[in-house]
Amino acid sequence: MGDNLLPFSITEDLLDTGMRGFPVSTVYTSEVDPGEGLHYVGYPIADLADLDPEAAIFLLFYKRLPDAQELASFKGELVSRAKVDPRVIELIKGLPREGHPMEWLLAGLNFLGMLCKTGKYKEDGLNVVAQMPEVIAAIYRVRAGWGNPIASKPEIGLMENFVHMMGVPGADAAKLTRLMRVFYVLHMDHGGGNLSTFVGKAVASGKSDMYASLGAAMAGLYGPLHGRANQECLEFLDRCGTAVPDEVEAFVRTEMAAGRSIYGFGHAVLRAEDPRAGIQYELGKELCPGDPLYQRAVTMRERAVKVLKESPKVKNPYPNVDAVSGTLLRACGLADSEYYTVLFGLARCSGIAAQIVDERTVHRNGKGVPIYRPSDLPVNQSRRRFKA
Ligand code: NMX
Ligand code: MLT
Repeated sequence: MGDNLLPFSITEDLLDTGMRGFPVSTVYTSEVDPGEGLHYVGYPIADLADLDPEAAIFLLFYKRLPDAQELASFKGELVSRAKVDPRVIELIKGLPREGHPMEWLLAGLNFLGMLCKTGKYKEDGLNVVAQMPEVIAAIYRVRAGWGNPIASKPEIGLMENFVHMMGVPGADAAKLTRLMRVFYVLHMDHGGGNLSTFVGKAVASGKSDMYASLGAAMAGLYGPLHGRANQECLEFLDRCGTAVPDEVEAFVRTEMAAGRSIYGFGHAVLRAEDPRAGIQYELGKELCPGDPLYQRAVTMRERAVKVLKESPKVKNPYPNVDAVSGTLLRACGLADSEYYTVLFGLARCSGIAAQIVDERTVHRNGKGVPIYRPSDLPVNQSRRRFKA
C-alpha cells in the first residue's frame, strides 16, 4: 500500500463508503459540525447571514473579519479586478442553447482561464471571485434570451451589481438583491470534504491552475446529489403540486417507494436541520410569506422529515441548504430552476478558491500540500497473483 501513515489499518468495510469520516486535509476557512452546522472561521453561519458578501469573502481569504477601512479597501480591490475580458463574453454568446447552464459555467471558467490567467493562485482566485458575477449574468441573459449582457457597475457592490447585470424581467430588484446577498454568504463554503471542494483541491494539488481546478470543482457541483439538488428540489416541489399536509406526506411516500430522492433533505455530515435551511425558511417569511410554493416547502419541512425518519437507512432526515432556496429564488423573479446551480456555483467558487489558495500557498510553510495520491485496497487480483 505504499507509505501507510495511518495509526490503524483500513479494512474493506471502511471502503466504498465515499470516504465518510476520513479527514483528508486541514481547513482554515470553515467547519461543519454535525449538530450545529456551518461555521466560517469559527463564526456560526447564522451570525454572518446578513454580512456584506465582500466581508464574508475577506473572512474566508484572510481568516478574520475586516474593519470598516479594510472592508472599503477590499471592496475597491474587487472592483479593480471585476472587468471581464470582452472575448469571454463573446465566446459565451456562441455556446449552444442545448447545454445546461452549469455546462455554460464550466465553459465560462475555461474561457477565463485560457484568456486571463496569471498562474498565481491568489491573484486568479480573487479575479474569479470578482468576475464571476458578470460571467453568470451573461450566461443567464444570453441563454435565457433576455437580450445582450448589461454593462457592469462593480462599484455598487458585488451582489448589487450582479442583480443589476441580470436585469431580470419583471423582478423586484430590491427583493432579489436582499435574497442574493444572503444566498451568496450561505453558499460560499462548507468545509473541505464536500465533493466539489475536495475535487477542486485535488486537481490543484497537481499544480493545475485555479481556473482548471475550479472547473473540476464545478463539474462536481453539477451532480444532482450535490449542488444541482437545488434545481431538483424545486422540480420535486413543482411535482408535489399541493401544500395540504396529508397530500404532501403521501407524495413523499410515493417518491420514497419509487426509490427516488427526497431532494433538499439529508446530508453526509449534518445530523440536524441545516442552519442555512432555517435561515432561508425565515427569509421566506420576509420575502414571500404567502407564496404557494414556499408554503409547500414549509409543509415539506414537517412531513418529509416525518417520512424520512421512518427509514432506518437515512442518517439525517432533516432539510439541507437546498430545501427552500429555489422557492425564494422563484418568488423573487428567477423562475427557471435550471439556473439555480450556477447561483450556487457563483458563491461556492469563492470558498473553494480560498481553500485552494491555502493549500497551495500557505500549508507546509508555503510549499503547499503534495499531490493528492491516496491509496486503495486491491481486490480480485487473482490473475496477477497467478502470473506471479
Ligand atoms: N432521499 C432518499 N434517500 C435518501 C435521502 C433522501 N433525501 N437521504 C439519504 N437517503 C438514502 C441514501 O441514498 C442511502 O441509500 P442506500 O443505502 O440505498 O445507498 C441511505 O439513505 C443512507 O444515506 P445517508 O448516509 O443518510 O446519506 P449519504 O451521506 O449517503 O448522502 C445525500 C447524503 C445528501 C447525498 C443524501 O441525503 C441525498 O441524496 N439527499 C437528497 C439530495 C440532496 O438534497 N442533496 C443536497 C446535499 C447538499 N448539497 O447541496 O450538496
Ligand atoms: C453543502 O453545502 O451542504 C455541501 O457542499 C455538501 C456537503 O457538505 O457535503
